Amino acid sequence: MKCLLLVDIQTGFCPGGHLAVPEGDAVVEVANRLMKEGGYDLVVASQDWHPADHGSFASQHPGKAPFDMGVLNGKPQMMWPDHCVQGTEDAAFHPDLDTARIDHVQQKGLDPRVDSYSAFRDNDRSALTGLSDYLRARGVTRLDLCGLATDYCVKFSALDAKAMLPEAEIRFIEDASRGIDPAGVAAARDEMADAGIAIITSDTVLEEARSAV
Ligand code: VGL
Ligand code: ZN
Repeated sequence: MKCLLLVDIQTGFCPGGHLAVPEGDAVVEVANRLMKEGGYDLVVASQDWHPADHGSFASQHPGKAPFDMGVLNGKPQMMWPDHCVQGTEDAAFHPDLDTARIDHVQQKGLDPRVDSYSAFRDNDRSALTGLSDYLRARGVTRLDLCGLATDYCVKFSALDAKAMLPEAEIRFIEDASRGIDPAGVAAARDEMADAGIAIITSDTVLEEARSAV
């Protein structure tokens, strides 16, 4: 059971969005090809889905500017620009993403008191989103992840997938992902590799799918 998890391929994380990732929109074409020709049994997409008063927004912390460090619920928290507010265009999937091929959408970041980089659980690791149960119930044996942003939501989702689905092989598709900060991307790559997550490119997936027929 092979699953593709597309992380936060939303307008807000693409150029012109409120928390734009450099070249974020470059992942859309690759993601579409992977959904169509990657041989996956299941496609899941996560969606950052914040209330307008989310505590990760600098706007909720007097005196703080976006990308300052602040505190949320007693823990250090990066202060983000307001982004991906529920129901706004910023929170919508990128308009060119082939959403007809998505089997399941996992929203996250709904609780204003805690951020949720991972598609599996909140940053304080208390509340689960339900995605691990969903994937376990479907007998997923291989989970490939890609999307935005490599150094935040993709990395934390991959590490949680590895920890919460120990029976599954977890792979990070590098060319179908982009990050916010180059140093953060390099560190994320190392962290994922150290955790036993395979680092691959979309060519590998497409070649596997071609040789399987
Ligand atoms: C993300 C920062 C804040 C992400 C989401 O999708 O990587 N980053 N919210
Ligand atoms: Zn967010």
